[in-house]
Amino acid sequence: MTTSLDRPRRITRLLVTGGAGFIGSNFVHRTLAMRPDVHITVLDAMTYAANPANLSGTGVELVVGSVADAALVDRLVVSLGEGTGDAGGAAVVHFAAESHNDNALRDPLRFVRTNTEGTAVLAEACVRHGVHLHHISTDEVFGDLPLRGSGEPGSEDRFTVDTPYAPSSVYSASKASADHLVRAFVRSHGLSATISNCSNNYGPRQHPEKFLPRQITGLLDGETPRLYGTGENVRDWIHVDDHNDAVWAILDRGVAGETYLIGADGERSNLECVRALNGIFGRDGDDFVHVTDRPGHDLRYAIDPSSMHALGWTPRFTDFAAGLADTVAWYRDHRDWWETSRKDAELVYRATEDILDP
Ligand code: NAD
Ligand code: TDX
Repeated sequence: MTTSLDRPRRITRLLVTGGAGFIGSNFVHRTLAMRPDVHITVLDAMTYAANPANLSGTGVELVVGSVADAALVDRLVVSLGEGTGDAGGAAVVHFAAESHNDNALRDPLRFVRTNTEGTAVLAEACVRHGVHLHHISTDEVFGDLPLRGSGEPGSEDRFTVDTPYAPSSVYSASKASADHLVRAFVRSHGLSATISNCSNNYGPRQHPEKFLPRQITGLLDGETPRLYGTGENVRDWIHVDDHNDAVWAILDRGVAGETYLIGADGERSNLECVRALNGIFGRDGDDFVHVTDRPGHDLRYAIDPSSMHALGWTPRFTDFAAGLADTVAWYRDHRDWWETSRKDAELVYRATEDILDP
């Protein structure tokens, strides 16, 4: 079901869930810089993935709690703006999630509670109080594609808004379920909502459990990059600021009931990424180790971003090498931010990971 949007929304009040994590905190910083008239409240459970430093100095109100806490969510959505509806001035932007595939292998039910149940709780509160919901989802809901040039059916495809859902992991299945629930609340309960499915983000403040920051912080500590399996897996990289600008394009001009796919034509194999990072550190490109592969490891993601181009959005960070070098510089300058979380993440990794190279 779609509702036509005859004029841009003018959003002035936001509840940002997961605003102390990687993409959410970058969204808060970018919004404060670009739209100083927007009032922001953050709801974040402050899990291991959040960093209190991410919001320090911003002045935004941080409510510590879970998106699955129906009473708390109801209170926050009420105070955001009763009855503002699709064209009104208030919206929830829902980033909060358990976001790491490797953790979903260890503790899958946590992902269902936060990602699936938490999204349903938010959707229900938004229906009840007539507030627009923008749900942040991922390209992983579509499953994976064969490698380009492999000759397999689908090897030259990219994900589109019409690609059927085929999630591989409990993480991506919990996000896929959340997307379905948002659509069901739109169709059967009259929720005003938009959904975006984005590809892999990179940039400042990403937790060192994730691929690029893990390698960058490892290199800063004098360690060798670690590739899962062969390293042929492809991800479609986008700078976090481009993702967040796309979210604002949807908040401003997106049609309620619609889904938008956000990507920046950034397909790179993990091997290419590691070689690029080694280059930035002045090392031999092939100085890395192969480690135990991720069970169920998706092969290739690729986004067709034409639904976003139709909204007038295009990415600004089109030079991946430059974006990567800037990201390395950020981690070099912010050791205090990542040192403890890297130690914690590596303890978990090293307990299960074997080096496969001689
Ligand atoms: P992140 O793990 O860095 O941050 C998630 C935030 O959510 C953290 O601050 C955490 O404390 C909070 N959180 C976790 N459980 C919560 C709960 N029950 N209630 C309230 N807050 C809770 O994740 P991220 O990489 O910033 O991802 C943000 C969103 O973007 C997620 O929905 C993710 O699925 C989606 N996404 C991420 C990427 C990517 O490349 N990182 C790509 C596409 C989509
Ligand atoms: O040490 C590593 N070595 C390695 O080769 C790690 C941590 C990862 N990898 C590989 C696995 C993936 O092919 O790198 C690729 C990227 O891994 P992650 O950073 O864990 O991301 P991914 O699993 O692709 O999921 C990401 O993109 C989609 C985000 O974490 C999700 O939240 C988002 O939905």
